[in-house]
Amino acid sequence: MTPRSTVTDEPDTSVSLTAASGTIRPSPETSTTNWTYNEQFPGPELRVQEGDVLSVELTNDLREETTIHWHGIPVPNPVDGVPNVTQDPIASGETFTYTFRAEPAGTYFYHSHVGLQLDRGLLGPLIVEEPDPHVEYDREYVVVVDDYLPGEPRLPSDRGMGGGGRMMGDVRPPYEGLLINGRLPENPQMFDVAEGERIRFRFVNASSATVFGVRIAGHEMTVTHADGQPVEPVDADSFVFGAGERYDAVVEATNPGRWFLQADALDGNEPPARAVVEYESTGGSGTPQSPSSSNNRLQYGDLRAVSSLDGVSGRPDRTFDLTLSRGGGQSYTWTIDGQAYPDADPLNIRPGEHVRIRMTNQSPVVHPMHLHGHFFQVGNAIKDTVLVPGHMGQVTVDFHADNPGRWLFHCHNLYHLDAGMARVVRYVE
Ligand SMILES: [Cu+2]
Repeated sequence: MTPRSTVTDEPDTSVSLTAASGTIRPSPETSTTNWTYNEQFPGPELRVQEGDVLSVELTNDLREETTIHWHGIPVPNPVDGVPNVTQDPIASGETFTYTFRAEPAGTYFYHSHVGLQLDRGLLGPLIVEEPDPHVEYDREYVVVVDDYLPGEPRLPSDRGMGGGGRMMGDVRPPYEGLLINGRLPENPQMFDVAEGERIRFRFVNASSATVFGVRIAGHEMTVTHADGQPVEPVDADSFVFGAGERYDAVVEATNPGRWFLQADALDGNEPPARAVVEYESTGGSGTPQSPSSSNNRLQYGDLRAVSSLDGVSGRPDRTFDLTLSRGGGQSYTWTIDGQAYPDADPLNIRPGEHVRIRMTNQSPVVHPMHLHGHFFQVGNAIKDTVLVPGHMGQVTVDFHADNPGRWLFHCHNLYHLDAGMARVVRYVE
C-alpha cells in the first residue's frame, strides 16, 4: 500500500449533500424534526465503483458547524472530516468539497464528526462495489441499523437524559425506539426475495450508543465481509456488532414465507428493530415469523480475512498499552489511560512502522474502538472498529503506518467520544 495523496483527478462521481434541519417519519404515526442530508434519513446512499474518484460537496445549512467523516475508508488526511484535527469545521452557510478515491471496496457509511450530530440523524450508507466479489449473489439490500432519539442529544452531565435507564455504570440516552433504514418496527421495510435467490445484506451499525444482535428468522447467514473487507465465508445464525461496525452476509432464500430480520439492543430495552424478508410467493400476506434464539453466534475468532494486511507481520516496531475507563469525579468523562480528549497526549508513530495497540477495558461497559485512516488486524480479521468487552476485556490490534497525518482513534459510542474517549494518532518524522 502507498500513502494516500490528495486526489486531483476529475471525479467519476460528484454528489451534493446539504445538511439541514428537516422532518423525518420513522412510522406513519410518528414525525419529528431531525437533522438530515438532502432531507433524507438515513442520508442518500452513495454508491460507487472501487477506485472511482468521489467528490462530495457538502453545504452546511445548519445553524452550527459540521463536517463529514467517511467511516472506514482510508482517505487522504485532509478529507477525513475530524474538526480541528484534519480540517476547520465548516461554518453555517459554508460549503466544503471532499474528494477521494473510493478504495478498497466495501460497506461503509458517512456521518458528521462534530459533537453529537450523528445522533441527530446526520448519517448515510456509502457502498464501494468490488469489480469481482468473492461470493455470488443475485440481489442485495443495505440494512442501516440505528437507535432513535427524537430531539437534541445531550451528555448525561447536561441533565437532559431523563428517562434513560442507568445501565452498568453508564447512562443510556432516552431512545424512543430502534430503526432499520430509518423505520420503526411497526413500519418495517419489506425486503422482497424470490425462492432460490442468494441475497447479500450489507449491515451497518450507524447507531450512536447501541450494540445490536442481528438475526433473520428461518435462515442461516453466511458472513462474507467484516467492516467491508472480505472474509472466508462463515456460517452463523446471528452476529453482534457495535456502533461503527459492519457485516455483509449472504442468505439463501430456500424457506418461503415472511420472516423478520431483527436487531435487538443488547444493552437497552427498546423493542427490536425489524424489517421483513418477504418471499414473492406469499403475495405479501401472512404474519411474519420471529427468529428463534441463537445457537451459532459469530465470534471474532471465526473471521479470516481473504487477504492479509501488509506490514504487520512479526514483532511490532511500536506498542501502546492503553486502558479504557470511566473518568472519576462529578463530570461525565471517559478516558484512555486516564486522559480525556482533547486534553490528551497524541500517540506518536513514524511512517512505515508496524504499530500495535493493546487495550484493556477497566470499565463495565463495552467500547467499540475505531481507528481512522487505516485498517487493523485483529485476530485473523481486518477491521476498522472492534468491540472491547467490559470487565477487563482485552483486545490487541495491529496496523501498518502507511497513511501519514493526524488520525483520530476513539470509542464509537458517541457519548463516550464526546466525553473524552479519544486520542490523536500522529505521524512524526
Ligand atoms: Cu466507549
